[in-house]
Amino acid sequence: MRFWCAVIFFVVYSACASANELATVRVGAAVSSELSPDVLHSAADSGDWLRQQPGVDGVRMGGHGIDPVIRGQSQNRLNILLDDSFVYGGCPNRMDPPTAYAPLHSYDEVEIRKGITSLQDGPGGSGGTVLFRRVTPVFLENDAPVRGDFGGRYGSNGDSREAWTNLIVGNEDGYLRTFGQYGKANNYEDGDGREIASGYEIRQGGVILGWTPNADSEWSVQYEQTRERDVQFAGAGMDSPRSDSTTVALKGRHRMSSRWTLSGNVSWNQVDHLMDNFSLRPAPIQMGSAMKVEVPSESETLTAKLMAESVSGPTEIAFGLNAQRNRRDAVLRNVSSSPVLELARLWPDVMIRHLGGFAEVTQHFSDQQRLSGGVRIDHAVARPRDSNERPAGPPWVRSAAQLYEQAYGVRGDLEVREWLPAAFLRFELDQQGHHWFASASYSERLGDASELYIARNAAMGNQQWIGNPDLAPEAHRQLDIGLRSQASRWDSQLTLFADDVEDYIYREQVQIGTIKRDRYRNIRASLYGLEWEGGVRYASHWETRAQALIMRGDNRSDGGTLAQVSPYQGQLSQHWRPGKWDASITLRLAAANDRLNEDAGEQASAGYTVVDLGLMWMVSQNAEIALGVDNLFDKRYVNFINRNRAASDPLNIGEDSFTDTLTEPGRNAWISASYRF
Ligand SMILES: [Cu+2]
Repeated sequence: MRFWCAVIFFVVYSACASANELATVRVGAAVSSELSPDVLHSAADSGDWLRQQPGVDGVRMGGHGIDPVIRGQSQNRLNILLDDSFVYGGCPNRMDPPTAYAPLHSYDEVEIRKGITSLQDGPGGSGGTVLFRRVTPVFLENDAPVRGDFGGRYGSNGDSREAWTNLIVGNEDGYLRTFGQYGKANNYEDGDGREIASGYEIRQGGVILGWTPNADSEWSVQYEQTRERDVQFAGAGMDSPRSDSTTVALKGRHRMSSRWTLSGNVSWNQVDHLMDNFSLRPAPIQMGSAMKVEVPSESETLTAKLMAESVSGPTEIAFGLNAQRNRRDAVLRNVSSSPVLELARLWPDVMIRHLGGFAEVTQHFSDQQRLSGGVRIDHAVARPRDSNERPAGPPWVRSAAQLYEQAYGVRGDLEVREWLPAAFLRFELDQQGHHWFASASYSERLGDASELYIARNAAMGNQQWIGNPDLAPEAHRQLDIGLRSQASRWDSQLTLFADDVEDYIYREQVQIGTIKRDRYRNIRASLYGLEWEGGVRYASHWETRAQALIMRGDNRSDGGTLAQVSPYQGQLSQHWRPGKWDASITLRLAAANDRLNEDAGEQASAGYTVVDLGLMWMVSQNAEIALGVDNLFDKRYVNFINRNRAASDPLNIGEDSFTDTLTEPGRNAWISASYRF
């Protein structure tokens, strides 16, 4: 629920500002926020939770797998790290963004950086970086050897339920940490009482073994997995009966001297994803018979980092190396025929590798002034290893290489090799309760497996989807200017941002004879807008808060708008906080939007105001209970950027059928509780 997050955000934010000013300053105040995800709220997954934070939006395709968007940028324009590991989903259709594999309650903190405020975590990340973190537990001599927490949540709409637990056993020498999370939901009903195919079942768990031989060293080895079953997507043409992720990681940190610290990590992730159009919905009928298709796919990612940091008086230095290697493979198969026929190598064993280095410095000129800057360079190599393999299908089926030639005239060597430079400079100034900042950055991003190499064959009347191996890397030039003010009775944060993009990788749709083709090309684009958040406190227990996001994204080569740009939106909330209670009413608002990107099939959306109620009770130091009602008046509304293909919803038949954008859930009464020990 947005309201609780706003409350917790404020509490955490105030706590950070007073107790841990250094950490807040280091991450750059107004464009970054560190949040504790250990809160009671109503969210289906980590993407849904992120979407409730100020300035973050998300694309809904069903009940699970909400795909985050920051400042109009999503997918590979965001760097999302799960406890230092990159996890690239297995689904070419984005059913499993990285956040689908992030068990929210197992993390100690989440840092959201908008735009570029650091280059330490990898190339790209023009839209932002989200770091889900587990912090090394500290056990002092007299601490109890066991600690942990558990909790649960129930939501009335779709009977969604969730339970989680964390357990840490340790002493001064080391620790063993285990975590588990279970979530299940049936289809939800929207504000018109229509059932939306959106059910899911998720099991997540892991174990971390840590060794802390002295105050200067920490080592850990960890294993975690996610098992998703029967995840339904009203906004897609298929559902996912199975989606599994496994990660193993090794991490270390050692203080070499009073000045230098060395840290590093290496991790390996594997995702196995399966989607089809028949096991969780009736298969479509074509020419009198059922046309059953499935797409088994996999993604393997290796992440490695080695970094040295030094603090010496007013100067902080960090430099290091990152490596990242991702391999993805996906096949489209017709399972109605006997024998089973391959229709396309969607990802023809695509390998993408980045190897790079960075150096950053922060100079404190005084307590009030700081200048920070950094540079980074990556060498990227991408290759479709099975591009010449023609699937064993009907005569109209082509190999990936033949499709690239058909669509773009590209032939011969399909390997892409690029150098990707990046740099940023940032100035911060504190003046009597006002924190000013200005930053400029340059970054480049290589196309991802789909943008460069996806190869979907199609027969007459169907849709081809073909990646472009000839795409130039996307180059972002960004400016951020902001002011954060803090007084005893009020606070405010305003950020203006602008991103001028050379060679923006743009997906478009063209009609070639009887076939529709989705393809990619580079265009000139710009994204710009403002974010604001503020509040006033009065009469000892009362607080009014508000936030707004106003932005646009323009296609400057052809005119018009980019896809997935959020409409003007905001929030207004009234809180009452006597002692251990916290009661609130929140209005979520969005303006109507008719700036449409037709290539993405966008449809105009109406403006809306949705009312949420919440009540939290801190029973004791360790226990909390919260309950609330989301969408109190059961309003039917859509988030503009939700998937527009609601017509493919298998439940969307008969008199009530609809062809508009996927609708959000109707009224949902929820209750949750947690206990820490
Ligand atoms: Cu999928």
